[in-house]
Amino acid sequence: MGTAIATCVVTTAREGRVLVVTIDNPPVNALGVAVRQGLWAAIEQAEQDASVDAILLLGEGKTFIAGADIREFGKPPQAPLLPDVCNRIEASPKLVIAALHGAALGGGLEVALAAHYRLGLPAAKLGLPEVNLGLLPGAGGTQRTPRLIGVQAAAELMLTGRHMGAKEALQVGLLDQLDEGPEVLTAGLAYANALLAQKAPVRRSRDAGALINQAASQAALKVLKAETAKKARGLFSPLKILEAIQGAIDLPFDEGLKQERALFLQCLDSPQRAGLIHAFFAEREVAKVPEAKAAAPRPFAHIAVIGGGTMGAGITVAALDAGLQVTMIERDAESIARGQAHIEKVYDGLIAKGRLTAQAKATIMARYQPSTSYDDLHDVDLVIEAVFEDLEVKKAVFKELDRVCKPGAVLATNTSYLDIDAIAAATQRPQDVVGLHFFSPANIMKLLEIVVPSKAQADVVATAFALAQKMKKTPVRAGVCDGFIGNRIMAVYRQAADYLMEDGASPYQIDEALRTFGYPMGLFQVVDLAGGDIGWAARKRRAPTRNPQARYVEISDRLCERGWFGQKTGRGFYLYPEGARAGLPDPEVLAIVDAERARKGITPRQFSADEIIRRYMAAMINEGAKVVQEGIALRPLDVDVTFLSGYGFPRFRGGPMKYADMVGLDQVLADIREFAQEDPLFWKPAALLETLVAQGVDFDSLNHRE
Ligand code: 3H9
Repeated sequence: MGTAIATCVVTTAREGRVLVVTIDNPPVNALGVAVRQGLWAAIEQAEQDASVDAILLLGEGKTFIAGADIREFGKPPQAPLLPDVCNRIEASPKLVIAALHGAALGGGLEVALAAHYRLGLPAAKLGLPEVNLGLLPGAGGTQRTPRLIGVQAAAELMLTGRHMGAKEALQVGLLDQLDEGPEVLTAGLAYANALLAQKAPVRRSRDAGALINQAASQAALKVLKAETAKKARGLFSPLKILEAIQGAIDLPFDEGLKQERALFLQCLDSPQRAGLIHAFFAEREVAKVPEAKAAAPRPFAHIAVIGGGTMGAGITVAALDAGLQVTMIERDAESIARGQAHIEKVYDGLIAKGRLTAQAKATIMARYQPSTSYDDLHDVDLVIEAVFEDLEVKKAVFKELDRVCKPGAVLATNTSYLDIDAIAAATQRPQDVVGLHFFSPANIMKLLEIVVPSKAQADVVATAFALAQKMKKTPVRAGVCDGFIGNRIMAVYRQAADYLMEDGASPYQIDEALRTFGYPMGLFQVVDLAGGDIGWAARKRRAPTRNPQARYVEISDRLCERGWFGQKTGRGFYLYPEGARAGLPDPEVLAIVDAERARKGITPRQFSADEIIRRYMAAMINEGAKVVQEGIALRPLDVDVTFLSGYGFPRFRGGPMKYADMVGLDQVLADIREFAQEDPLFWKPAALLETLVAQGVDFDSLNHRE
């Protein structure tokens, strides 16, 4: 290669008549200000050099460019701005070719779309995922993409944020050429030289003709607008994306770009952007825990699952899907057959939907062994116990595991409430015991609480995090307490909802307020879905230790006493007539609520949706603060991720602790103090919340301590 000049993150090198411009900004070549400056300088260099006829853009490492540097959002913008860089690339009189070998996402794809020709290797992934961050493609993506591939395909890419593979991108016209590789530089140079040899013209996406049929484009957009208005559920940026595409149809290119910029800035300023970007980084931070940094995981290839109920079967499917070998243990032939049937039902469902072949199922099931004998576990690397939620039953299982498992095997329990220190103490090897709290259905739900008992060794915790990664779960580290992070906090906001109900709000009004806030389902709908008997059992278990001074609402117990456990029994808080999944309000439930109020001498009062949310969130945030204060959660962001990935918390609000920061902690504390006038025991402010307010800092300040 010829002489090289470099800014640190963008290097240029001459290769014959081609100037190779390499972006090298690990980990993902994000388009921070230095990269933008480097690209600008490289284009300038090529234009000033008469011996350069073509410019080849490529990325070092695993990606082409993963997009704008998300860490820069919210800070003052620095020139050159990305839209200007893209325009500069597109305007170049020299042929510009982008060669994509990995992710070309967001601003990364927009850079590629500004090039005159695009080559992809098989592993290239193209996408405009800005919507997931509350944004829209703001560097020409909303204008160039529809001109290249039409309104329908462009909007689908922008509204779903999905990654498109190289083959499909070639088919739809985002790529011009596919090369088997494996070397992106070699492939890119070959393509650039071939284009030069053919005297291929400079060809600008701004001039591409996929919008030529105005009437068809308008009609497609009209349908998309109607569909999106129905589906967007309070989200801001999908509607803005469509507005920008409307501009692509109606306006000259440069005007469309101006409008795109204005809409992008509106999105950038929205609290939804702040919430979604917090969620993006928080989901990556959760895996950074002291134990995973300090110790290497133990190897695990063969695991065992104890229990073939819904949870055990779901965990087994998750493990099989992750490529692991799984032995499932049940107590007798009938139970193990039922366990296997649960597993097969999942795969047969996928076959019925055309998402799996019978052959693929057979290959997966070849890694599954059923057994009724613990002696078959002498060789397994890791065991996950998922039997009945009872301390004595679980202790007995762990005694058996201690007897049969090889030294160094990791012994995990899937308990959702119980004291894991007590479970560990049932063995001679408490250092090998950890909690792995999956959420149902375990093969689908992302959240995995990794519960660390006091004696667990660092490498056991590191193994749990490695398992989560292998299973593509979102792991959150939690300490031992009743309910860990998620269920402990949920028990408290559930109480707040019960108080609201007894004091005057109907369950339907509460659910409606929660859906408007952004939850896919209201709390009482979720109770009906999960089964009211689950919470009932927990309440009965806690009854002996309940503070007799504490307020206790018995409405749910009245429902459970009637056998109204929710969807599975046809009625709970809602009525589920034959076959219906969405419940109907039930006048008899309202009568029970009224009777309970009367029994306690409560005169019902009106609650606005705003007050319902203020109380619900204040309870959640206050308990979240206590969980952080006690070290049950490492940081506020761990609470956020727990609720985002396991409890349906609206992602665009960033999680309960981020939401609290956005509302203002002083406001949240003022609410709690106001509510405490009615019930000082329940509404006792967390000391941490009081301290942060006194210091004038937010929860996020605790996320960045090393
Ligand atoms: C945009 O482009 C706007 C434009 O339209 C308009 C502008 C005017 N910036 O996910 P990983 C970090 S919006 C900064 O674990 P993987 C990430 O935090 C952007 N940092 O790896 C992590 O850091 P750490 C549109 C970023 O292999 C590390 O890189 N683009 C960015 O599983 C590794 O990430 C997107 O939304 C970024 N853009 O997945 C794409 N991206 O190691 C976002 C990543 O300190 N990115 N980091 O924890 C992704 O989807 C995935 O990161 C990717 C790699 C698929 C690329």
